[in-house]
Amino acid sequence: MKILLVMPSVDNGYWKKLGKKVGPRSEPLSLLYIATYLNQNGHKAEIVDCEAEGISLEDLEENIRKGNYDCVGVAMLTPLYSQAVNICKLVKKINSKIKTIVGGSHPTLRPKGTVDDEESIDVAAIGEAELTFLDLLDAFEGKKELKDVDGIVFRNGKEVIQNKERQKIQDLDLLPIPDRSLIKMSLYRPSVSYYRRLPAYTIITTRGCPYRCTFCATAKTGYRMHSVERVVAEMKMLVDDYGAKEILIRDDTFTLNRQRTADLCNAIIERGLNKKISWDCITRANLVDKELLIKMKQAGCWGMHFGVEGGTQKLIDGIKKDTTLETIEKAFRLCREVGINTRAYMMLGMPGSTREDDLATIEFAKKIDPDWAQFTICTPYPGTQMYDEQVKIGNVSSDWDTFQTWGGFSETDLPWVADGRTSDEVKEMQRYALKSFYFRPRVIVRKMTNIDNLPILRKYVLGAMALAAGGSGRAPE
Ligand code: B12
Ligand code: SF4
Repeated sequence: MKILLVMPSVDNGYWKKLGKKVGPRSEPLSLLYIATYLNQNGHKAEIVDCEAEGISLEDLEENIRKGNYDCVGVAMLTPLYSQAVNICKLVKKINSKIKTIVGGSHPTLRPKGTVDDEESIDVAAIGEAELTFLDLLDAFEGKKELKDVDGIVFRNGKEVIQNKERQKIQDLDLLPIPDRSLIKMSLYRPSVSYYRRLPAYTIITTRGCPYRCTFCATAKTGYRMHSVERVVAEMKMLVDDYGAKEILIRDDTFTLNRQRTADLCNAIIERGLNKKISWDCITRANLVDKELLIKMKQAGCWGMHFGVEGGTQKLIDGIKKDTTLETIEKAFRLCREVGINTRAYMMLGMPGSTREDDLATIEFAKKIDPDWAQFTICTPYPGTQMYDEQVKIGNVSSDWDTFQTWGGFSETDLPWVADGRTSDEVKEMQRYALKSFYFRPRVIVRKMTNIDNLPILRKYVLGAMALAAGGSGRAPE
């Protein structure tokens, strides 16, 4: 069958303005995994990335009219909800026989509601969808019944039916390496502060996370790994075929399996890949030690990102981060000793937090002294424990487009605020946090001494402009 997979454009708030210049244009790995698998199994899947390619709904309409597709799949993260729905409506307007399938975090965490709410959606895929999509195509071709396709919600006349859950793929290596020739690789680059050298491309080496953080859409989803051999092959392909100088490993908890991390580092060193690329990764503070960090550095790791979230033990216990401030401080200290750059992900406006708690979070970020700190606004995404708890209290919006963690730079109210806080105050707090962290003399001097080429200077200027554009720089009253 002929399939079009679409990544909608992020067309709201911060992303529409400065985010376009400084924000990421990341390869749509989700769609690449699915398309590659379908193509390997005899179908013809194509990808359109509206965001990266700058494709409007009108352009897309022309594309779909010409393409003669049997079905269109649309990626749906929560803040992309309206954009994804608009695309499904467009498809049905062009030809009601074309099947529309949505997948990604939003339908995964809110499967039945997603199809119930919008009649232009025929099917929602729950969770990882390579096998599901292939089965679905069999059903569309009449080879099996929709009710026998695990992991979907589908419309059957007036009824919306949720099928049995699909078992997660245990051996991730069954999935082929995503075929990057399906997208225009030259369009992609990370956010300005996320790379040192371009081209910098993204890979995923594991899926899932066993931890239980209450705000997280991937909490308690198990953990599966691509083999070391397979990861090294993908890295080599990015170097050989696309000239990658940097690789962003975007697993949720890259170092969860210590032995496998060390094995991967050894394999990278043995193949000499560490001389061609540098890479960064995301993990938890309790999952690193000095010996491992030294090995990672030898293998080319230049950056480690940690979810710190809050700056008081009360805050991080409240979201079940299952770590301590001491462990976090130690992880940042060790990285500094070993010479690996660090990034701290901090959240403002958590449940039960006060203005003073947020100020403590900002101070803690300064204390652990990462090279980069990201301050986002705590947002209860559907399907998370936090969402369920806050919905009971009753103050969560269902305007999904506003579910962006960069709400401080948008014109709309936040979809949710903690008891006793206001949208304006939390938004101002985000702008204050960024300025207060970055516009410190020691940070400016450190960044300036790191500038060794013009593109780096350019990206720092863009980043500083993005920061300067928002707010007074004073802590909200
Ligand atoms: C890399 C990444 C990004 C990148 C690229 C995102 C992208 N557009 O591809 C960047 C940095 C741009 C990004 C931005 C944001 N992200 Co992000 N991101 C991730 C991350 C770390 C990995 C995603 C990935 O590539 N996974 C690998 C692929 C293979 O897995 P997958 O994406 O889950 O896809 C599978 C299934 O979901 C499904 N599927 C996915 N899409 C589709 C589409 C169809 C049609 C079908 C049938 C199936 C399907 O099948 C896929 C293959 O099995 C995830 C965390 C995670 N572990 O998934 C967060 C995550 C997806 N991001 C999240 C969020 C909140 C955001 C932001 C909204 C943050 C913000 N700024 O406010 C923005 C949204 C902007 C945007 N355009 O997407 C949340 C989503 C929560 C939600 N309810 O939507 C996640 C889950 C993080 C988390 N743990 O909470 N993100
Ligand atoms: S925030 Fe990180 S550690 Fe916590 S559940 Fe999500 S991915 Fe796992």
